[in-house]
Amino acid sequence: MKTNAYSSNPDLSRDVGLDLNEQRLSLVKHMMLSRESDLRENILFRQGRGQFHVSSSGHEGLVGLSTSIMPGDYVYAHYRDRALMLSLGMSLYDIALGYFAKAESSSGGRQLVNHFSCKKLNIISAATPTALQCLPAAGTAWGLKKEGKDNVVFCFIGDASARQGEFFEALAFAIQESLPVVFVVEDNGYGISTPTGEMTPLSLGMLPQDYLHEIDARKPFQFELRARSVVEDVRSDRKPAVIWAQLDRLSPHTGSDDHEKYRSSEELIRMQMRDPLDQAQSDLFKLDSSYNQEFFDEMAKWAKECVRETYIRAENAADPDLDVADSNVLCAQNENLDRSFFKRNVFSNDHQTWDMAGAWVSTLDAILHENKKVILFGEDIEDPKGGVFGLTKGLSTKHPGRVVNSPLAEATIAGLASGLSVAGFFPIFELQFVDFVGPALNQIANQISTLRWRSNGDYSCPLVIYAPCGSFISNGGPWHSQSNEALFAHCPGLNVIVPSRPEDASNALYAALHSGNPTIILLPKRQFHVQYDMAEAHSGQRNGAHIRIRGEHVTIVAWGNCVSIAEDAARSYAASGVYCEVIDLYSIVPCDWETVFASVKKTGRLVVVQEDVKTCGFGQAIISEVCSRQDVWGNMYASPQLVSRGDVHIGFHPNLERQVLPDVNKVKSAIASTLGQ
Ligand SMILES: Cc1ncc(C[n+]2csc(CCOP(=O)(O)OP(=O)(O)O)c2C)c(N)n1
Repeated sequence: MKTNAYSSNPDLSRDVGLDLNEQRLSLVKHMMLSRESDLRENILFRQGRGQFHVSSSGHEGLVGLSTSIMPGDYVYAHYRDRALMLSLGMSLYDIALGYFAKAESSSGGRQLVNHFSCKKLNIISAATPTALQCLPAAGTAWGLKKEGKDNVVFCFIGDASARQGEFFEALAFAIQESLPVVFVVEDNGYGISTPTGEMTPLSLGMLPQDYLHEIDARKPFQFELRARSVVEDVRSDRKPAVIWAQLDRLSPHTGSDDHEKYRSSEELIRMQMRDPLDQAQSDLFKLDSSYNQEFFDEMAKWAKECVRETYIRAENAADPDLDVADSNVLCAQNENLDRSFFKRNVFSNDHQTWDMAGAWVSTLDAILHENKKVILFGEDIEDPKGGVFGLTKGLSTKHPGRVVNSPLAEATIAGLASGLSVAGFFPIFELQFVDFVGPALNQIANQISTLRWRSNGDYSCPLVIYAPCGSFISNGGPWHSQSNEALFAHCPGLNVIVPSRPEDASNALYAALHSGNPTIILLPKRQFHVQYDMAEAHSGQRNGAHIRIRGEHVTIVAWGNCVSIAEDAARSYAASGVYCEVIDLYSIVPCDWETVFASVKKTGRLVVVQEDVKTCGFGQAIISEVCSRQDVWGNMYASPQLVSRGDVHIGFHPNLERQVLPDVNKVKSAIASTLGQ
């Protein structure tokens, strides 16, 4: 009996230095441990001792890929990849901790079961929205290519999920740039209860043959051989591949599903007959007859006991403390960040005045000089155009290969940013107008803003996405006029900055680089060519709100375009002896609440001016915060006023635009209302 061949502690790392048959036995071992885990997890779920069960049964043949995945490679896993994770060296105990959502699990109890993450193995924390991992995987592969490394990125995805647009965008970019990424589509024929046979990209003939490899993963050793040769080509030729892995989901979709409602008994029996675990055992027996039924019966007993003991240990581990629920949303101030970006004073030459567009280009230029890991990417940003607003003018010429035109695909822009950041780059990516953020929102809201929190701080993606925003340019119409800061403020895990002046736009970039957080910078395009005298500019880096005009009677809070409207209203009122204090918020998240509270405590009156949609806009958030602070509310003489766009879109005709946006008269009326006039 070759007991020693498998009886090593399953919590030890990846099996190495094995001969071919031992290696195959190792694959069977991990398949068996995974299968036993499924059996136990399902029972625990039925007993109410586990919260959920997502089975890997039938997907175990993918362990064959473990012999092709090398140190330094990256893995974006699917939730059915438990056997592969074990084979790569993730411990069964870590997986069991994840099952019980324990404090010491990779996500600290934040993620659903089998959302694998392991920093030391470069397994990037998985998220639940299907196909979300594809564009980040392409981004990480782009980073590997830029660094000239010979590593590969592996991106696993279900067959139903391969109909998501982001899968196609990721594949298109990987082909365009010849990236070392392998997309492994796990085709079990179903998306929950929907048969996928006639709707996958494969059956529709939408996958380019040059990159496509259909391999049966029900035969694990044959799969291992064929997949190895595909990966070797990807590694040497630096080009992508799609491995279309045929397999079966031997179980219902999850513990909450009953597949007998939509699968015939014949189909269920047919699947059992081609179980990859049975196939691997019989193939091993054919190679070496000592791996007989008795051997595998003993091995199964061993696996059962390992799983039993490990899951009991994990069940008894500590639960997450209540007070850590909101940790790791954003990077802590004292985290050990790379401070190698230093602030150059881009305003120190002989210019008398600067505008925001000029300040932005100069700051980007300085940053590109300072740190070679900075990459700019966006639609039309290369010279000779240098961006539709000229925000990158001259930079692709000065920094070849680092200022790059993107395809017209906003999800690609945001998704690649996340993956590049994970690979150690600092992306500063442009959305041409914030109005077109829709396709990128999946990546921003689900991937970028959650990565740090959901991996409990193991992973993060510091980056900048900037976009021209706002109205007041006349004839912008509904899709060149939006501001949308509230959309981003609603995604925990993002910093959001809306500068109103050239020096603040410049500071915002440095603040983002130093923050360690993904940062959205919205640049009010109305301000791009307004000239400011830099002699009056704030010196040094400031992250808090700025008091633009000091006053004692009414506090006006504004940001971006609305700051100058607030200033004009304040100046106009000053003539009648009413002095307004104008606060330029500058940073929406984090918000400098103390400056706002202190001012309202002093004046007792508050007007907030915003151009975003009224309902759930940030202006309402400010009024809510102010009113809920007893010490501030207790000092107020009048109800706070919000001057805002209504819940309406912005029309193309200037009349329609003017009608719905804040202006000086509307702000003056609001001031009058707080004064009881
Ligand atoms: C964007 C998104 N839509 C819907 C869901 C709900 N959902 C979870 S898994 C799943 C089916 C996925 O099927 P497939 O990609 O084939 O993977 P499989 O579960 O079969 O391995 C669905 C619809 C989700 N998680 N994300």
